[in-house]
Amino acid sequence: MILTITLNPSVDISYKLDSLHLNEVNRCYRVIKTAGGKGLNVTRVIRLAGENVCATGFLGGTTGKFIENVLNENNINHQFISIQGETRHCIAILHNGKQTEILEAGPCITEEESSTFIENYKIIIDNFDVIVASGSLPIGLDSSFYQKLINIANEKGKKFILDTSGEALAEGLKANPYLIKPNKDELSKLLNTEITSIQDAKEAINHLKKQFDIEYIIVSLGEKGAVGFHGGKFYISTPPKVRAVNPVGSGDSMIAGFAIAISRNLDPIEILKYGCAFGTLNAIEEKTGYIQPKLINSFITKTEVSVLT
Ligand code: TA6
Repeated sequence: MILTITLNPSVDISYKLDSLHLNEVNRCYRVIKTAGGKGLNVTRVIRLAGENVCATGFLGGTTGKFIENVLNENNINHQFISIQGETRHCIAILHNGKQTEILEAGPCITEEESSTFIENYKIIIDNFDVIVASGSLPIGLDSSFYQKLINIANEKGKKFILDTSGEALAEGLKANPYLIKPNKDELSKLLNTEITSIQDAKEAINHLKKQFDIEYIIVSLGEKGAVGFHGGKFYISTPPKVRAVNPVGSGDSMIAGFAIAISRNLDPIEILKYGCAFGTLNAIEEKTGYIQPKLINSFITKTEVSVLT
């Protein structure tokens, strides 16, 4: 069973415009509202693939209630901690073939709410074998919060997948999560180096390997696939050729693929295949964090993973 953690969830609002005119009134007739935030995108994709999953994190206010209702309507188990603050909105404006995102910072989590989460996490974690934490940290949680969660998971022999960026990633690495999947921009910022090629990705992974003991390090290269490291070997994952419609949420779907394969105890090649295939399944959809279940098997079959010499 998989537990997903979304500490800063969001009601994602996607506005589709033919074109965006700044400093003018732009009327929009195509609006999609979803229970978002990276962890909830991961959750939705895991559920779509037919796997059991439970979502946790913080929810508050009317936006928090909206998310709770959406999870209930989609039969997704959840155990969120209620907070005084209001869960945020994140806006994605699709215009002129581009995507402009406005991400609210979100509510401030109190010391008491943070402690309540940790206490609840320590209890429920025993029911799961794979833990997935995705997305930014809300105001009020220090940058080592994921580190705390990973240490608790490691002490209990649970596999912890961490997908975040910036200081939260830098601090989380210190607890040696089971799998990380930064994209090349996130890793470039973390290591203060340019990552444009497969060789650059390999060197960046080597740098991380020297400092941390992480089972799977994967660097996603967007439509080019991903470079992965596991068990002393480098791999290149290549997805089937598709017409990408909306890449937003593909990283979240990739994480969902990894979590499902790890939860099923598949071998490393299959784990890397699932991640790459799921990321590509999302990219062909207009909706963020969505895949078509009936395409899963064919995309996995068409995804290639080979050892990089
Ligand atoms: O990648 C898209 C997305 O997951 C949106 O759903 C939106 O909620 C945003 O990212 C949240 O990102 P953050 O890093 O703030 O958790």
